[in-house]
Amino acid sequence: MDDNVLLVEKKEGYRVLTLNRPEKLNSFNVDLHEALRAALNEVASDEDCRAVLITGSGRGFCAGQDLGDRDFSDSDEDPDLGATIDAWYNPLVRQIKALDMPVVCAVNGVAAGAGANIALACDVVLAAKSARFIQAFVKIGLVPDSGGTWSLTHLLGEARAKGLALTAMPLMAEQAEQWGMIWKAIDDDDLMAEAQKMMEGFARAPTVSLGLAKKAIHRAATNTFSEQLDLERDLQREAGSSLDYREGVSAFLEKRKPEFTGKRNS
Ligand code: T3D
Repeated sequence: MDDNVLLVEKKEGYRVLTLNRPEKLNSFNVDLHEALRAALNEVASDEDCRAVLITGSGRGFCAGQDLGDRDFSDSDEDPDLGATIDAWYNPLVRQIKALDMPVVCAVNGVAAGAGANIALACDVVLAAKSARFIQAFVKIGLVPDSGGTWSLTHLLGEARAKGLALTAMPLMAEQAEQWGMIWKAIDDDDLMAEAQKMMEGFARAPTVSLGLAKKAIHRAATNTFSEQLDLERDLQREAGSSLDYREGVSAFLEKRKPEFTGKRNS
C-alpha cells in the first residue's frame, strides 16, 4: 500500500485528512480507500478527537474513481461496479455520516463524480470560490453514487438534482452556496484559514451535543414531525446527562466562558 496517498495531521482536538494524489486530482484507488477507512476508524476510537477536516492536495479536491483502474479494453467480461460500491464507496459515506462529531470538508478545487458526493456527505462543506462540483457520472455512462441522488434531492429538490445529474453541468461554489448545497464559498486564499478556525471551534465544543444534533438532523429526512419530537426528547435526555451540559449551565450562571471537555462518557 502507498502510505502517501492520505496525509493525516493530528491537531489539538481534531484531525486533518488530506487526499494526496494530486497528479490524478486525488481520485480514488484502493490504496486511498484503505487509508481513509483506517484514518476514520482511528478517529472514531480516539476520545481526544472531536472533529475531522477532509481536504485535497494540489488544485483539485477529488475526481471520484480513478478511471485508470477501470480500463476494460482487454476484457469481454462486464465489470461488477456494484461490488466496488459495496466494498468502498458506500462504507465510506456511511462512516462519515455515522461519526459522532462534525466532519468538515474544505473543497479546495474541482470535486467530480464520487468526489462531489463524498463532500456532500460531510456535515459542513466549505469551498474555494474557484471550486466546481460536477456530477460527472453520465459523461461515462454511470449514475450518481456515494449518496449523490439522496444528497442532491434533499439539499436542492428534484428539479436541480435532475438538472445536475442528467447534464453533468459544473456548479460553481458560489452558486452552490446560493442554492443551499454547501455551507459557504470562500475566497481561495482564505479557505484553509477559515476551515482551521472552524476546526479550532469544534475542538473546544460540547462534542456530545454536536454528535446528537447531527444524528437528529439525519433522522429528520425520514421521520414524521411527531417521531422527530420524540427523538429530540430522547436525545435531549442523553445530552442532559453529559458533563458538558453541566459545564455549559455552570459557566452561564457564573458569567464565564465554558470549558467543554467533549467527553462522550460521563
Ligand atoms: O468504478 C467504480 O468503482 C464505480 C464508482 C464510481 C465513482 C465515480 O466517481 S465515477 C466518476 C469518475 N470520475 C470522472 O468521471 C471524472 C473524470 N475527470 C474529469 O472529468 C476531469 O478531470 C475534471 C472535470 C475532474 C477536471 O478537469 P480538468 O480539465 O481540470 O483536469 P484534467 O486535465 O482533466 O485532469 C488532470 C489530470 O488528472 C489528468 O492527468 P494528465 O493528463 O495530466 O496525466 C487526468 O487524466 C487526471 N484525472 C482526472 N480525473 C481522473 C484522472 N485520472 C484518473 N481518474 C480520474 N477520475
